Amino acid sequence: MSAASRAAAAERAAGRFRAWHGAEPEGVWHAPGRANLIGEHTDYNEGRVLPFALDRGVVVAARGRGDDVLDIRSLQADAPVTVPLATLRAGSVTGWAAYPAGVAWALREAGQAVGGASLVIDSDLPQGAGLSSSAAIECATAVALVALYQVSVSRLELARLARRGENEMVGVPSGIMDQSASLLCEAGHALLLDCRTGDTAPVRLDPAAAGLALLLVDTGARHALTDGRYALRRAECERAARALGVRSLRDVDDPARAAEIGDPVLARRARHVISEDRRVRAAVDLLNAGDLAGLGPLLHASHASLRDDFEVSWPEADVAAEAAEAGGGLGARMMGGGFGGSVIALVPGDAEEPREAITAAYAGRGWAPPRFLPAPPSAGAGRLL
Ligand code: GAF
Repeated sequence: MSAASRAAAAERAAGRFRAWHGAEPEGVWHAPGRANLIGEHTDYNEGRVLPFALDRGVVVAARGRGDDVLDIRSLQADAPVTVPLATLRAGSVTGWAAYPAGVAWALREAGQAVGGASLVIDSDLPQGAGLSSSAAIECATAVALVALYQVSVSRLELARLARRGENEMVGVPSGIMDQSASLLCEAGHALLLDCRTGDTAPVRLDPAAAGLALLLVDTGARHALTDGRYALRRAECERAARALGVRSLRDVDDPARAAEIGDPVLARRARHVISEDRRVRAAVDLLNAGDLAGLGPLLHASHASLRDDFEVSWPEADVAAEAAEAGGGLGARMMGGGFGGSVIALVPGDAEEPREAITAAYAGRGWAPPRFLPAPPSAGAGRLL
């Protein structure tokens, strides 16, 4: 999002706030969605991830209230939701409002003196497209609440609290990647995050300088982390780690060791996670050496591993990834939790041939055309007004 369109988004949310509440918001904050270059389903296995922030996200216009109530409204929802903070319990709010309410709950559970607020939320992220629209709502709420109540919490801790809200209020056992990307990314960089230690490092990511582009393909197939399949994968990984006698799959370096697991399904799950963590490290080495094009084969291998070993890909993603590469892309893979959402492709400059190849492949199957989104690595959450 350009500075001008971000200012317009902030003004739009502030205008709605004025119209609904008859008062000025104290501020407007934003938090971006994310793409993930590589490192899928490694975060909850205490491995590494390499996401970057998108130029799209969530904007929150907010004002503190003295009555200890959260009044949450969204330009994308019909009705406001009112939540007395004193009655908040894990799981007590359902639906879209559980994401912002979960953040307030987690902050208070951590002993932070956060009180009531009126929140007006706007988003330009498609939902269910695997671009972390939920984490963007959480993180925009988080930066707004800590600013309103002048609470001092590091960005890493804020990511942990936002994730806790999602885990316990929404009931999705997601990892820490999405919230970390939204809060910690820098423009022009991916974020290397070690999900065990919390160590982070910005990694320069400038596709245009290499004559390349990162293209997101919203496949149109929708996913929901709440449908149980994500939780099942997570449980399988925990069982695989137990079978290998380690705390988490992060502790295994050689993908061949997965063969020690008797259960063939668990062995495949482990092989994906162990090999994917290696691919993240290889990708960082390539980027640090200035070899962005070298990432192509890693993206290709990641997709094959997610499709065949982790079994979270979906037909539209397989077709888009294959067509992107057939159309001259250097490598492409499904992104996010799986079973729907988006594909990320590393493509030559204008992306025209891969786009045409994907569109033609979809048309040939009678599928609705996919939506293409540019993905310039952008800045993390912050204050707009
Ligand atoms: C979803 C989750 F929210 C992340 O924590 C991560 O596990 C991802 O799926 C898969 O890499 O986005």
